[in-house]
Amino acid sequence: MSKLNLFFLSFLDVIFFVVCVTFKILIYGRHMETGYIKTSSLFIPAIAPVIIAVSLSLVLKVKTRSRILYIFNIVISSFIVSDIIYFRYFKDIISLPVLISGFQLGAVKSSVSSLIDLKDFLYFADIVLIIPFINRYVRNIKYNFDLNYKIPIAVLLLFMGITLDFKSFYGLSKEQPRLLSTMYNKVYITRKLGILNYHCLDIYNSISANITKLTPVSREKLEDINAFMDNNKSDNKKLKGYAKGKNLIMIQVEALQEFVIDASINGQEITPNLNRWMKRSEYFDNFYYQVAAGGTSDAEFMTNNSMYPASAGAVYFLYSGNEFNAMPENFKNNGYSTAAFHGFRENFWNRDIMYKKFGFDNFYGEKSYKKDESIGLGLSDRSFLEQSLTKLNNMKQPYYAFLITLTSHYPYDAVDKYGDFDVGDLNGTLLGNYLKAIHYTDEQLGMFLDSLDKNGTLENSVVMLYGDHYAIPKDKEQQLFKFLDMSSASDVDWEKLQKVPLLVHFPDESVKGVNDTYGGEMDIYPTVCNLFDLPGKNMFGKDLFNPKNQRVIFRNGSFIDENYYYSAQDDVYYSVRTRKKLPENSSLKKEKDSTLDQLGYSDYILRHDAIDKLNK
Ligand code: GP9
Ligand code: MN
Repeated sequence: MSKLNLFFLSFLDVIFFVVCVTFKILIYGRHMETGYIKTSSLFIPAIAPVIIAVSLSLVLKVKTRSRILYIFNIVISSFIVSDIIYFRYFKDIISLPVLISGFQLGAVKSSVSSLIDLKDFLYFADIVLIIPFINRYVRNIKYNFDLNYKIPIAVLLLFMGITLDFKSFYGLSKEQPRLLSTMYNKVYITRKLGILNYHCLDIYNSISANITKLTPVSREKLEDINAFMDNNKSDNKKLKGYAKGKNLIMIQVEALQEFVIDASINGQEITPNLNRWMKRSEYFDNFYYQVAAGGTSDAEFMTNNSMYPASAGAVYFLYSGNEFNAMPENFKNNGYSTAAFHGFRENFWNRDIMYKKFGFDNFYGEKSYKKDESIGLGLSDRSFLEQSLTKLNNMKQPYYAFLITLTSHYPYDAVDKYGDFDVGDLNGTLLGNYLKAIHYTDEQLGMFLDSLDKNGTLENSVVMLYGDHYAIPKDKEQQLFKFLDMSSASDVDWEKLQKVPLLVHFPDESVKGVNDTYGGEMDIYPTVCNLFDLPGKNMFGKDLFNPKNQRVIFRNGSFIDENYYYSAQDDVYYSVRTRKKLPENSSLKKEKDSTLDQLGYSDYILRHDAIDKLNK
């Protein structure tokens, strides 16, 4: 056999590793979302890190080399399959901080298992069916190249891989300054650099973020943030102190998405009770969820702090040692008693730790409730809300009570327990199951609010009710568009569906009607401070009754207002009115930079635990 053939045969494990792993990285994007990953533009960023990996393995003995490449292939394939499953629900890519907080989510097994598609495991086909035989063959070739040959080839490949990769990273850093360091949009990074480069960058950034925590806070940065905060306050004071001294009952409803409000199916209202209470309240119909990897906990964090979620992972895990200027502590400092209520495990999402940090006097978790009825993840909304009525009535007034519902949780599979609500041919679909679940929760919320009305609680209480995040994930968008009769739906249409209802009910119902101010969960705390005349400081959101602008900023760098939608995933601007793409101009660029500044300020405060260093 010729030396050349022998050469190739003795490196068959390396060749197969490069081909199989590069192929997997290239087809990965197709599983995320059509249009997100363009295979052609991804070839170089996909193969470059693979070449770097194999170059380092060339100097090893054949047996060690083939074993290491085999393990490396398993690790990469496991990351790819986990990323695909995670993307289906969160529309994002797993990061190290998510893995740290992700293990806590084991409790929602039904959510994760419903996202798994068996085809995903084809990514392991080579590992099971081909590579073991290749490795055995290579090890039996009794021909070992000495290091004089291997080292120059290894150095050449290493140089080639690093050069190619540097070109990809440098190109993206020029196109999207700050993206590589902040990773505010992980999908875009993956689209441009491939999943392997993304995870390497994520590991590097996670380590450097932990090192940054140890560095002293920059005086200049604090001054920039203070300047932003000062400028962020509105001069108008409509309804200032309107609810001073009243109770505040805040209800965060699991997966209550705005499209169900005032909607019907087969002639039945989906949420008859919320529709009724909405007409007795100020109803915000352009109110967006702004959660990221922290899911429900992000919603709670924003509502109670008006700070953005973590750029990766969940604040409730990554920054549980930080100090906060949270709403409960603010109310407590002004004579209120405070409590949080949630019929699920106290340590889920690290709530038992975080609620203390926020200043809640009490947290009534699962152990504080009689577990007399379980639906889906845990205590049913009916039982939770019924038992919470008694707890509320025993609270010293005035009080701030924060309640979080649970039953209408993805994948809404307890359909036999939601009661009979005919969803017609949507029966058995995710959307149909969701409509049943949210109809059930609406019924319990109606019972709860009617009871508060009857027992006189609403005479001196404000009720704020909103949804924590979406219910229907993007991979089911066609089901939703069809239900809403939106045939030619655009990216803007999908974005405009990412709303949750916010209703604010006042004791005398003198403030009521539809309010089209664009806002989000970041704006609840400033709105409460104005209504209850509380000292509000270090908040990134706006008072919804005195908005300085109509902008809603999302964790991935996107933003929307009454005129424009910027999709950071695609780096594209749209006109909200015409749904058409728009070229970037100086004012849009300014908005985009301001968005990244604000996200960066919020991250800086979290990373340096600097909330108490502001205003000094
Ligand atoms: C669990 C519940 C669900 O306590 O809040 O959290 P989510 O999975 O929606 O983030
Ligand atoms: Mn939730």
